Amino acid sequence: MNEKKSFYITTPIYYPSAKLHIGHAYCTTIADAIARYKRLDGFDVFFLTGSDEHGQKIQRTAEEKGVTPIEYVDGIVAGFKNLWERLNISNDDFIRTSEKRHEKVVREIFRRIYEKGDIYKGEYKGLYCTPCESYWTNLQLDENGCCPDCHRPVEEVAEEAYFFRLSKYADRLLKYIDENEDFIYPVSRRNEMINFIKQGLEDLCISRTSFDWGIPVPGDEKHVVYVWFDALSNYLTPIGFLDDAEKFAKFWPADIHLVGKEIVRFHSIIWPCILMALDLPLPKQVYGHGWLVVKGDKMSKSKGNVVDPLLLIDEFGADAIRYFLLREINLGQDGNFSRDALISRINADLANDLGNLLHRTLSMIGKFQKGTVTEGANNAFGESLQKDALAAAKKYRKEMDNTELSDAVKTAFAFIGRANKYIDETAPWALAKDEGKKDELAGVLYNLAESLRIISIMIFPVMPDTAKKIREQLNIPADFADISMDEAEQWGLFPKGGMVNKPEQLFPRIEVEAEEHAEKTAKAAKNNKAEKKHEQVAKANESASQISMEEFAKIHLRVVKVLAAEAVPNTEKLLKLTVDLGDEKREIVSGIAKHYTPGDIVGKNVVMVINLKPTKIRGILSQGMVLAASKGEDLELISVDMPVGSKVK
Ligand code: ME8
Repeated sequence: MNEKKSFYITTPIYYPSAKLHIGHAYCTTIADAIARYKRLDGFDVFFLTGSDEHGQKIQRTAEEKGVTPIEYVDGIVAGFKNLWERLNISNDDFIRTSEKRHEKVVREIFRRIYEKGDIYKGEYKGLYCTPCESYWTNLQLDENGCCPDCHRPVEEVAEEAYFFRLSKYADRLLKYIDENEDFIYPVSRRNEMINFIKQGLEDLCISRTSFDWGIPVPGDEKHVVYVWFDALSNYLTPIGFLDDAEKFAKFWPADIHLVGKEIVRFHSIIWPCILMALDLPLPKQVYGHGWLVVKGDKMSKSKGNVVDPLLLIDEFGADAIRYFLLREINLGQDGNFSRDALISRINADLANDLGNLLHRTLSMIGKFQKGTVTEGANNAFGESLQKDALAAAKKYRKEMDNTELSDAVKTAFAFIGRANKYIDETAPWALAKDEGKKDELAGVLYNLAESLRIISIMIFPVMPDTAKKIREQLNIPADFADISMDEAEQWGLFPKGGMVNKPEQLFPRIEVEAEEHAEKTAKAAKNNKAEKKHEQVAKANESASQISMEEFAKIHLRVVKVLAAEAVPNTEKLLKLTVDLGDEKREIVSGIAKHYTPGDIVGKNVVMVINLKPTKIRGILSQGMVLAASKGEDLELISVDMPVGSKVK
């Protein structure tokens, strides 16, 4: 029987103590891209995420709010699920540690290891703050040696507790790490863990009697199972550990436990030892990813620097956020999150490179071939494009197989750039003018459609919605459940004779508000010194930034008449102008409201750049720009006494 290869990937289960931020979304997005890639590559994938709901902290917060712990976590977990849905996360299950199915697994694991003699009852000694009902370590105490929360004295107390014989497994674990180079990744974390284990492992306290929001210890129910023993067991629950031997054999051991760097220790030391005590094979890899930081600082509620992923998704869409997270940050390292960097990526890579490639290709197929893609003649440019496409797909697969997600995304986008260059190399608009070159033109347009088909597969794991939209516009099957990664490494699958659809914008350009820009310019103008310096620098740069006549000729300037003008609501500086170009009318948004009232400019003939790329400003599509002279705070439109439609050269 030709059984599908299986692949099991997990994210950590998240604490429902606070709202999830973009850092949590980062981890789940990485896992989702890997899962989607593996499905495309023919694997039967099980992708698990969930919530880690027990513990004293949750119990206390619920008490403070006057609700039961489960009522409290139910609301928060509903929020998690909503976020994952909005972010297009394709998890196959969502495990909650408060579920009965999980309780069953934890109690059974506890029972088995206890019977084996690797769990024993002992005494947990610690520094206890009675009012806060919390244990602290010496390192956690405040500068006066008191409770770091309420700053009252702590006392050393002992409590009956169960312990897991972690120490027993240290040597076996070291041997396993030594023999399995890829078990802990990246290498820096691996070395850290080896050093940690070599310093000696202490047995682990795995029960508490001071609260009851947890899973009762079998046979001794005043104890609840404590934190990591409960949480880590989640990975076994949904893949049939106790109830589906076939499924369990298929998915265990896990291929990747993807976790943040601070919890690599629990996954690569405690978890393997628990598994060894259960006589189960160890996971193939624990991958510790870096943190998403804001201006160098880890995001946290107390620092007030958390970024809400839902707001970002509302503003920019899930695919843009996914793209940014996966492209901008190297998996094992920390990466900076900034709104400016996000907007730059959207504008440069998504709206410009990818959006334009699709738009230009479909427009030309529409214009030159009535929307039909046919087989044409190939030439050296086409052959080189084809070679590059297949090389890119191969490289991309290798990088994805090695979990080098950022590199893989860069490879896909390098090929997008390559295909844009192919348009410039072949100049289809010139071929279209020549009756004798129709076949060559058809070949160029075919190659572009074919490149976009391959691109749609490469970007699918990262931007699933966009990949689907591209295929819908190309009018080829868009259900990725039926598409295989192998199709990216084959040239010529685009159906010959197929009709494409009209292009629709994939990503609107995000305008860094024109008014913001105007404000900055005004500020700079006020600062005379700065302006003078700027002038000096400009002068020094003048020769370096000289442009040729050809370059200047790319700017199309024309005399246009302002037919109507009105203020853009809720802005101070923007006017919406309707202008007559002679052969058409257009709308543009201009940052001149501080200098002109609508009445001042209606009827004026002004100079406009007419081939500026259209952009949306405050929801209005602005198709051009009127020219103005400015010095300091003064500004005047360039107005001429020439007929509408005159060229300015
Ligand atoms: O640790 N950047 O849960 P958790 C990147 N319940 N990743 C981040 C991040 C950031 N700024 N902030 C948090 C737990 N994370 C346990 C796990 S697993 C059996 C139990 C990541 O909600 C963090 O590194 O505190 C971790 O991997 C995950 O979010 C969950 O964190």
